[in-house]
Amino acid sequence: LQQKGCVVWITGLSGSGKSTLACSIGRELHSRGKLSYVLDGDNLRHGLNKDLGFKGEDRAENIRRVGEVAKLFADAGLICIASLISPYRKDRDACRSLLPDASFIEVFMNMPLEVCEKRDAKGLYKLAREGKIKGFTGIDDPYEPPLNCEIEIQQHHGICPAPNVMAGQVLSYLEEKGFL
Ligand code: GGZ
Repeated sequence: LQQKGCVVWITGLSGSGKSTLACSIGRELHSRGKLSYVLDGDNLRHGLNKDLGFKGEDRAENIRRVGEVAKLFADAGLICIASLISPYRKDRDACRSLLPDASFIEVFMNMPLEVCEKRDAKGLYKLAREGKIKGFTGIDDPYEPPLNCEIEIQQHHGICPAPNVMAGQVLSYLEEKGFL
């Protein structure tokens, strides 16, 4: 019996832990012998999407392309994990509408801006605050949180869950819905 494919779409601010979660889910699925593939926004911007910037229409096109590719992987029976800021609700909803009901699983990394900004692994928030990067999500470009996501990842008592704990939350959901 072929594996039932789906798309796990991880949305959230820069520095919220999307890529870390995506890798952790991918590793866990691999160890269970399940085929999966990670589509990471930041990586794809070096190849498939290298012609795109961060204006609204560019982000929309970025997300549209990744949504279409994710759909292809899901059609092939894989669990496709997409991790993009995808800040606008309408762009995420357009990706959702490409897939059969229940096979688009939206995961919201609900981390406070202060936490993401404090991490600032690449120093981009600092540059955005200094006005050296314009239109940075959360600073001078909006992030629209999901209204009806399937999974929400949050801090508990001010502590971010460990990657394997976050991945466990997603894996349990996939199990429950019959994707594993
Ligand atoms: C947001 C930006 C920007 C602006 C560069 N706004 O955390 P990172 O650094 O490593 O990953 C972010 C990445 C965002 O790419 P996405 O394809 O996920 O974005 S979107 O879904 O909105 O199309 C960030 C970096 O690019 N970056 N400039 N202005 N993030």
